[in-house]
Amino acid sequence: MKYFYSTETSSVPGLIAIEEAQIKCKLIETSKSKKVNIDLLESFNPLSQVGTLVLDDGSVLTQNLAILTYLADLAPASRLLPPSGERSRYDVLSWLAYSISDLQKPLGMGFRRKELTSSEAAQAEVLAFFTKMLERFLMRIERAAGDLRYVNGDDFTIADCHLFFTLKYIKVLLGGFDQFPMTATYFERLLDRPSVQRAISIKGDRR
Ligand SMILES: N[C@@H](CCC(=O)N[C@@H](CS)C(=O)NCC(=O)O)C(=O)O
Repeated sequence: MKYFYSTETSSVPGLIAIEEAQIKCKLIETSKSKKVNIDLLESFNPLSQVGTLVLDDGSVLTQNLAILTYLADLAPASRLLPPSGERSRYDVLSWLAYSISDLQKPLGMGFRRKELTSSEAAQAEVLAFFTKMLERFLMRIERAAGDLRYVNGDDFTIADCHLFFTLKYIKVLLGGFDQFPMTATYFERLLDRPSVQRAISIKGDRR
């Protein structure tokens, strides 16, 4: 298997899952700014987006929801995702969908406000709009994180892999988690996880 990634992007959750479950996979770093491996990535994924997973049969899987579910199912002993039929599997998928859609989309819009308009006043309005949206959605995690070690209980799951990525950048956009103390503690716990530490320090290609 091959996994195309870029540092600091939403391909990091896949790296965390690969590290957590010790899955054998060639890692290929891509960078649009440095023009590294972009043609190769495009030959597998015409949208040229990361993460992109190429399976051993040559078929291609894109989108975190599918990639993370696939990786977790390759390593059931990791408990990154409970097995099919187990009630908690669907709770983990709910958290993962929440991170990918409710959090990642407003986050992306907040960061890309300068591409939406050149007016500084309009940019400030866009930022305020998406900040408010994120603060509303963060309440779900703030309530859950008070009682639990990881977002869905004691097991570290693929939802935590993705939430590490979204929370890292929400923290930057909001300027901290002052209004969200439980989320702040949960985020620090994710940051301490050895698989997360290994994933964020990966650079270059790895066989
Ligand atoms: N919904 C996709 C998002 C993938 C995505 O937006 N990837 C970004 C990096 S965060 C990317 O490759 N952007 C480059 C581009 O679109 O040209 C997923 O969950 O995998």
